[in-house]
Amino acid sequence: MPINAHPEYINAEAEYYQASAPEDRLLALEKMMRFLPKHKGAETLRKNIRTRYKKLKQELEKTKKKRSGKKGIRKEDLQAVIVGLTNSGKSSLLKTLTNAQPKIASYGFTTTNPEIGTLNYQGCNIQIIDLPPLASENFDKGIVNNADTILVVVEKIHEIKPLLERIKQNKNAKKIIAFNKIDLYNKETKRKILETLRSKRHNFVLISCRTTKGIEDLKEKIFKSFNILRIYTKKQGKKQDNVPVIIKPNSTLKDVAEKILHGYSKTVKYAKISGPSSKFANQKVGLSHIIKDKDVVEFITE
Ligand SMILES: Nc1nc2c(ncn2[C@@H]2O[C@H](COP(=O)(O)OP(=O)(O)O)[C@@H](O)[C@H]2O)c(=O)[nH]1
Ligand SMILES: [Mg+2]
Repeated sequence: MPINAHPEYINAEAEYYQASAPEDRLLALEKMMRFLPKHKGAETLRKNIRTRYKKLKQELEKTKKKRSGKKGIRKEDLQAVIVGLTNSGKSSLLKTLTNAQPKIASYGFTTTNPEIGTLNYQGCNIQIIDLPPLASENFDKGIVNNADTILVVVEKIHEIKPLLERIKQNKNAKKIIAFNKIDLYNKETKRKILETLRSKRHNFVLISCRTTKGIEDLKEKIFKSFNILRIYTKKQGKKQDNVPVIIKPNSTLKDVAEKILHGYSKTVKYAKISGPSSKFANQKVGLSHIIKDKDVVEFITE
């Protein structure tokens, strides 16, 4: 301990030794650096703390990468990311939409790591990710930049513009404004909110995680945002699979076969197809056949 240490420094040091999470230790180290005495006598300590800080930060980044790698999903899969200010109801939304059990609190910054849940909608598994607040240092820009769909959770109109500004790098993502806590407003206020959102041409839904109002609409909007087709496969003489193969519009049966298993299409002689793209049930078609949403296909191999 250096002579004449600032009381804030002493507090920060205590925090450092008491912290169990590496994220908290890093924050404490940051504080220690800020309040460290500037005089020459503290130079060795300064160096020491800076080294500890750098090392911990590197370690954290490594585990973060590993973590997102482990939870990483095949790129064909469907993923929506939740962003919004602290307390807007992101964790509540994740819980309402999925099987996840995130921490929910009426004070800020409860979420420090991405929380992940799965929304099963019409046979499709959609991964929903709740990120730490935009302002916090745990916020992962990479996830937002790669997301197909971003759910922007707000509880006030004026929150929308700055949030959209912060996620604007991701030009390809569909953005859905989930205007939450609508249960708190009377009819007249709700009408005004609706009008404003409409006039700004936002893609939006008014929701309440508390009463679940609007949640079904939101699920549908999320699903539609992906612009995907669901193809149900069927084995000979058996019923169709419940979980569809997810594929882009204008794909062929060859694409479907390859999506099931790389190289599989080579073993397929022909296919029997039923549903929207077929002229009649069990129509015999080749691999170049272009599929439509909700087709049922049976691949016939040698
Ligand atoms: N009245 C009302 N409160 C909500 C609603 N959704 C969330 N909350 C409350 O808002 C607070 C913050 O919620 P939380 O999900 O932790 O927000 P986060 O910080 O964005 O993750 C909690 O007290 C929730 O109970 C809602 O639809 N209506
Ligand atoms: Mg939260």
